[in-house]
Amino acid sequence: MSYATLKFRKGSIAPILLAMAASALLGLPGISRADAGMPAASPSASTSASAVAPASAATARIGRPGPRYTGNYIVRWRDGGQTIDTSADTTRMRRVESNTGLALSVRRPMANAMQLLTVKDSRGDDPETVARRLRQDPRVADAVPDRWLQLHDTAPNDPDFATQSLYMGSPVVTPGAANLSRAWDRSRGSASVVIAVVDTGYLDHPDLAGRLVAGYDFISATSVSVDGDGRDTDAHDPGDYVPSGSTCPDGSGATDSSWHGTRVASVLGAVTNNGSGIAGVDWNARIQPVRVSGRCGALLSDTVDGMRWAGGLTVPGVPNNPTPAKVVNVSLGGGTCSSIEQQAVNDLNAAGVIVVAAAGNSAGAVEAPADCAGVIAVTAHANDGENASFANVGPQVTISAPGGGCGNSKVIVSNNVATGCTGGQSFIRTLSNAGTAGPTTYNIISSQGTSFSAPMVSGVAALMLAVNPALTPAQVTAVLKNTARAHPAGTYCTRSANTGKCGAGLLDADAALAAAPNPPSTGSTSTSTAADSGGGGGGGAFSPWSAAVLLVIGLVGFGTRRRPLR
Ligand SMILES: [Ca+2]
Ligand SMILES: [Ca+2]
Repeated sequence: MSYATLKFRKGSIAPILLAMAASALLGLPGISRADAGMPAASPSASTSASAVAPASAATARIGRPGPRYTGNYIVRWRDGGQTIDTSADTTRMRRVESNTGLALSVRRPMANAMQLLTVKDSRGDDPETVARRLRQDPRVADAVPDRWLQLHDTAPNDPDFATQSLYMGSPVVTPGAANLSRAWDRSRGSASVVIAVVDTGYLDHPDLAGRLVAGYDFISATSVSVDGDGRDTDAHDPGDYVPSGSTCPDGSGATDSSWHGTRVASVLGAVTNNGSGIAGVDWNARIQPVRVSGRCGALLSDTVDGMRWAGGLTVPGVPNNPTPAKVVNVSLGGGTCSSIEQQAVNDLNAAGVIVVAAAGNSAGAVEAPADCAGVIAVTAHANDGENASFANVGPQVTISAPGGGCGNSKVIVSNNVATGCTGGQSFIRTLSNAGTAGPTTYNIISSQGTSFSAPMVSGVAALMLAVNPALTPAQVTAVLKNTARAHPAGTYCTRSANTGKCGAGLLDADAALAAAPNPPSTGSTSTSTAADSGGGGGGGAFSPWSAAVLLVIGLVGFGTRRRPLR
């Protein structure tokens, strides 16, 4: 039901991936990707490395590092002269040298009657002292050491950010990256914005707990809730494991707990710049866990009530949400958009609430509620920017965001069996728990799926609202589409056969925030994909071999086995 699970299929590479996940246990020594026999998807994948070197580098960047000087000085002369190599200039320079004990030579004139000088000092004074000595000369109006300036990319000091979250950084380095470091110089979010995560509930993970605002448990059936009761104010996630010997309505058997809600919430809002764990997309918005999915999945009836409540709409028998969300993230679903889901989305949009939903991981058509009109439907791409082989695509897709995986054209196939991914797979880092039933030890694991692409977009939407609180859902949608980067040339989404299936392109947080103050005027709150919704058709976007390959490679194991309960 949820668009990412840790359940694996036989014959998959799951054991390796599980070992890799184990290596990521928070604060524990673990198995590096190299140990697990897999190529590293990022420069440093070992726990020990991530705990030391990159943290100090990130700290240096987020603090106030000392200036890097060049040995040159910008000098403004009192007489306004700046000619190079004239005798007057040379005479003036020699007098300053005599007065200050410094050796001067002109590198070039500058605007505003200034010169750039190379200054040599036999005393070895620091550059600021040298500049003071220059300023004491009556011929010098001002003198400042030339120094290096840096792009105001923001690098939070969360250790995992620097080592394993390349998909959040610069697209110059990682083609599929969301360009968040740049974006964070425009906004790091607002605590007045609430993002609801309609999912399995939450855990008190130390890298998440400080971000949460009270949610609600909407699971009515105790067989699904696993918490001994029905709907109540406690949205904690007790675990959605299916015990050995049990069978779900769709025929599936035992599974471990997914901690899906915590993983999804952590992508958009882990505690950021706290020197621990991972970084979230939004640093300040509050996260509201709305629990709808438990053992065997979620019921449509619970999910629709939960979505409505999240956005401040009235649900019978439940107190009104005291802190309604402006953004509702739904990383689960199945089937095609029903009239019930569509009405919920319409009502939320009319209330100014943005609904973001994951497209699903079936390597096929977009699933509900992502295929409802007015929803920002998110598909996934790998770090190289190519659509992930597991990700659903179709005309309802609004945009693509990092979700890990392997690009469609990068799956290595041998004798019709997938054996790997050219260049290695990519992963999204998420907060989770080691418990297979109830929660035990908090950790960080590598995840894949459109479940983690959607909260990237939800987080960016929240950042956009921090920049411009007046944005309507339609305006947020339009800005996200207008500012998306094109999929890389020669990849799945740029082929003519796939035109219109992958949305407007790759999420670019910096461009979206830059455009947020001046959005296009939109007349309605519906998205332009409205006319395409409802059918849920479009057929599979993948060749038959591709689906078989996905099963073998285990990627589908990360995705939902669509099993809406009936
Ligand atoms: Ca309950
Ligand atoms: Ca953190």
